[in-house]
Amino acid sequence: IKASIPEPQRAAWEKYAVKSFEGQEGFEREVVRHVETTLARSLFNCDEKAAYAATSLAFRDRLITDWNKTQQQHTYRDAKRVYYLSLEFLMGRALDNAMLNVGLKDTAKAGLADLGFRIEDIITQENDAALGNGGLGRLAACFLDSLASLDYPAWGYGLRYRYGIFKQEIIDGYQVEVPDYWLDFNPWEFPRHDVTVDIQFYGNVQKSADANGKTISVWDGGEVVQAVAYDVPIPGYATPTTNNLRLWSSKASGGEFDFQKFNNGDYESSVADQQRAETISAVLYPNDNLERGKELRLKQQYFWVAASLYDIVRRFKKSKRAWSEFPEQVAIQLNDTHPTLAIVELQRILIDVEGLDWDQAWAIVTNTFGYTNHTVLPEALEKWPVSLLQNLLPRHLQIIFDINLFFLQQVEKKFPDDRDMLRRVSIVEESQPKMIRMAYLAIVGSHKVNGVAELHSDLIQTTIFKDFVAIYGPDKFTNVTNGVTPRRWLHQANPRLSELIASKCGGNEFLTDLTNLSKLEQFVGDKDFRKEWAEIKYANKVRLAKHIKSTLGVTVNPAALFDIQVKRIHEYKRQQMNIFGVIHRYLTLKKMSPEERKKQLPRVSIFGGKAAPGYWMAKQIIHLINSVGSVVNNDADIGDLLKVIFLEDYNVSKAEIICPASDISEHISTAGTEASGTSNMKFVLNGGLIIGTCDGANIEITREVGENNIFLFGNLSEDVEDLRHAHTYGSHTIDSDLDAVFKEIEKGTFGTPHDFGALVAAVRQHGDYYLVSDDFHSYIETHRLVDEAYRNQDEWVSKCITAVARMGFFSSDRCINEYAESIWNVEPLPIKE
Ligand code: Z2T
Repeated sequence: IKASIPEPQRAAWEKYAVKSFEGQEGFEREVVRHVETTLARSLFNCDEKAAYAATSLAFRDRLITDWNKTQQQHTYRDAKRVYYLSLEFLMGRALDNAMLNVGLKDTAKAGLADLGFRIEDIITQENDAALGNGGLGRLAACFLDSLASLDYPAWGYGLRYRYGIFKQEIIDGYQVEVPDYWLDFNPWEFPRHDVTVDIQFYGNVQKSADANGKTISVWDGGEVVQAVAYDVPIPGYATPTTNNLRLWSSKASGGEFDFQKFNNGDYESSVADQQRAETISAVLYPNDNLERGKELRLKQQYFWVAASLYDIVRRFKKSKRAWSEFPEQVAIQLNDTHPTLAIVELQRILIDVEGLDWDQAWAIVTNTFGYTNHTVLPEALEKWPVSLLQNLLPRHLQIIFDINLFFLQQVEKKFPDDRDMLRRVSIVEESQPKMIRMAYLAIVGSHKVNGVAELHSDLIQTTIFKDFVAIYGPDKFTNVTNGVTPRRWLHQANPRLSELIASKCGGNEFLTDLTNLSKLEQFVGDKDFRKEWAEIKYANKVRLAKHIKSTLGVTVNPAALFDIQVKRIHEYKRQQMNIFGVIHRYLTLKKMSPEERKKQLPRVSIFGGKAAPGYWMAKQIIHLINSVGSVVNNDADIGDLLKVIFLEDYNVSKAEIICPASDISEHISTAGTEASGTSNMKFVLNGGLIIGTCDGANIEITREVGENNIFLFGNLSEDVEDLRHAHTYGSHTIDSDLDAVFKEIEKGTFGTPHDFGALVAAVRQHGDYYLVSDDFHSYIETHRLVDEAYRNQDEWVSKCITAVARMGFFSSDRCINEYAESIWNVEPLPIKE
């Protein structure tokens, strides 16, 4: 590496090198300096927004020093890097995380107090970076945190959406979407106007001959859009390692407008070109577990993938290594099929641009990529019409056809005369219109394919990808059970619990090795410890109750059992079953005498989550929840015994308040539909129990915490197919309690019955695809057991402590170490001072 500063001047650079602040005094000095100079505010005119800005800038400066050092060392030491390609990074807020990771939150708290601010008021000024939908995007964010905390050289690559996931308002009980313009002030990103890539779309492919007479394909014409890099530092916890998240923003290539057009008086069309280019990175598609096949989405995918690969290849080429060493320097993980075009793009670069022959290139490609599948739901599996690809990416379509041809020849050899096998596994679906199956392309182009929990990984190998296991053998497929970062989801969200745990587990080591939590188990019998534990839970419930009061105006009793379901609204996640269960509880209470009612356990049923804007049924569910709430919450017979709350605009920063406040949380998807789930882990880690089906990671949570410390119910995944079949072809009788709930809805108790007709009909008339009726009885029965268990507070708290003590497995650190060892073949590279 050649440094740009010649020897004689180096001493001066070293002498004036930036030293980051250390103590409280240094911090305050930096805050005041930023207020006065960077923000150009007069000293005594500093509001909370300005104090947030200045505090962030002070911490940002601190991160930059470590960030530069990390990137220099990773480059200089030439280590293998991991590239995590994800269309979604649901990061949440950065300031609190940065303060905790560099170990200076207490310093900042004291410093801000000295300047007249409460740190909580400053932290909450920040907009969430909400560049994701749900679990998939949050998983990517937890992974970045673990990669940095474990000192792995790694970059994330994504899109810099101008609008993240919409903000949700509830008006008259219905969801209304409001745009999330989050970039008005974002101190955490660094525009790299010098790091740009021109991305080509449309055009034509011509065959021609190179100097040696070899036929080559030339892709030309079409339109070009420029990708501009924006970098976000990702600090590790208690380590100088600071990795990079590079987000691409689109703009018109060649500057603001096309001056040719502009000067010819074609002002409008030159502005239109600019806007079309900027549209690519304008907005996150707001669907969770659904693909709608829109051209702009495909453009986003190619734009991001092509810019990222250009960047990765450019970096590799600086090392002057042979191409065959590419997979030893580069591991690329595909977060679902969204970046699958990266496989095709790398093959294109290697054969069309770098002149490698097909087989040599393909070996490099397949050894570089790993593919993570996140769902088995058919409506979420990506397929693109051949005609769309032909138009947008003609050369890529040719390469896909060739990949498919060679793949099918290989299959043919292994399974001669099995025409149906060839039809089933072909990357090109011979439908009308023809479609490219992206998951199949991702499998064929990767060396490892993984699911995200044991059941899910088994399911993909025995159902949707069964043929590929037969073709490649079982070793190509593996499981890596999801995890969550204990820094954000325990230490940051629940500081008091984290402190209590530290006092019993010999300090903060559990934050970097979560298996240390097991030391808690020896204190389960300690009465004082249990009391402190229960007090912290209560305080967290008070905090949530205050939030509910201030946002919804509803008073809830923090001594009641808090029952929480927060996640994207989806029929497979069965929020409808939850609200039907709440109605059943309401009817049961109404039937009781006042004396009997007095003996009942008060409960607060809390919901939260966004519905995709085009998902009509999910919006009906939200409406029903709110309608039930307005009846139940105002019923004098019921009082505190039951409250129904729908929290507006569930997001990462709200989850940090919600997760620590649950007594019980709901993870009740139809068995076999939720690939993993990760909020289940967050809730248990924060000392709440869960009620759940035998689905996704619930099964492994049960294995770890023990059957006595979880409430499982419902049909098993292996029975789902037969039950569905019976609904359609046999006689379908509805559970009698559920039927009573439906009749009450139809009486108009919760408003115009017609409004909820579709929710009832889905169960009664349309085959109850999600098995709500089949599971209803055991669901209600299990909730009765929850009430019963909660009455014995001593036992309840013991269960909670035991469960937390056994949650070590679900750290995203464990998960990242598994990826590193079994998929990426990379090792940590701690930064030297
Ligand atoms: C998503 O959040 C998930 C899967 C998807 O499949 C898409 C999205 Cl946006 C295409 C979720 C799963 O539903 C959830 O079970 C899992 O825990 C999470 O991904 C992370 O793996």
